[in-house]
Amino acid sequence: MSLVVLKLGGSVVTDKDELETIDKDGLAAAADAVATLAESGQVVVVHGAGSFGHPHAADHDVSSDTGTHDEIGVRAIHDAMKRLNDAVLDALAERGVSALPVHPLSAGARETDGSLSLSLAATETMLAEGFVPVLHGDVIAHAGEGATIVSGDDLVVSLASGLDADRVGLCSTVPGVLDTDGAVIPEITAFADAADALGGSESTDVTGGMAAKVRKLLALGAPAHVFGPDGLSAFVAGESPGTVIRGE
Ligand code: IP8
Repeated sequence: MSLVVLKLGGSVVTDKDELETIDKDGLAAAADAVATLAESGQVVVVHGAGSFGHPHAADHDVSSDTGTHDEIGVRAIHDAMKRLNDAVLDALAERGVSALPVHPLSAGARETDGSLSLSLAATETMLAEGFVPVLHGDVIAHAGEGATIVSGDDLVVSLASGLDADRVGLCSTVPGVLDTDGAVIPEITAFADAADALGGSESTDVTGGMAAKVRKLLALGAPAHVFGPDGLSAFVAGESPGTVIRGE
């Protein structure tokens, strides 16, 4: 059975300008897409933080490389993400999708060099039992730092490689990887294809992290599609909306 890992960006399922507010239309469209995917194969969903996790992370001065040992702050960020995760699970349940949460805070950790180690046991067993696991960007224990932020994108890379996914989808508010004229680059098979747009081959994080993201996605065995909300139904139909990133 084919396995799809789908990331729903925080800006797709939440209203980024209003604290802890769901974007109802965005979430409904995303949940419809997951329901369709789940009819024909296995799906793992990962969602971002949007107006749930990010404001709390900023309040407590926590980022992917600045950690905290303050458990109150860690819990504030994690609890906000659990509230968003509940809303995503509810939207899926309304569509008859048997979805269950997997909270990265309790399923993984970062090593001192920042690399992520995520246990796949819960996710794999849920899939085998017919559930749709739903993970999310989170706070996570980080050796030497206390706890730091793990983004949904990092989770997607770990899940797609660890579970040997067949396809990966990253749905955010950008319609794909954009070239310097703002046009969507249809296919990237090597970093050089997008180096100009991403700020050159030495760059790791210039366009909102897109360069680093493209590098990680090129290293996957599965094609990764980067698209906007308008591309969701095409992705579900097996088409290639936005940019496909396919390492060779
Ligand atoms: O929205 C960030 O996840 P992202 C997670 O996927 C938190 O970058 C808790 C801010």
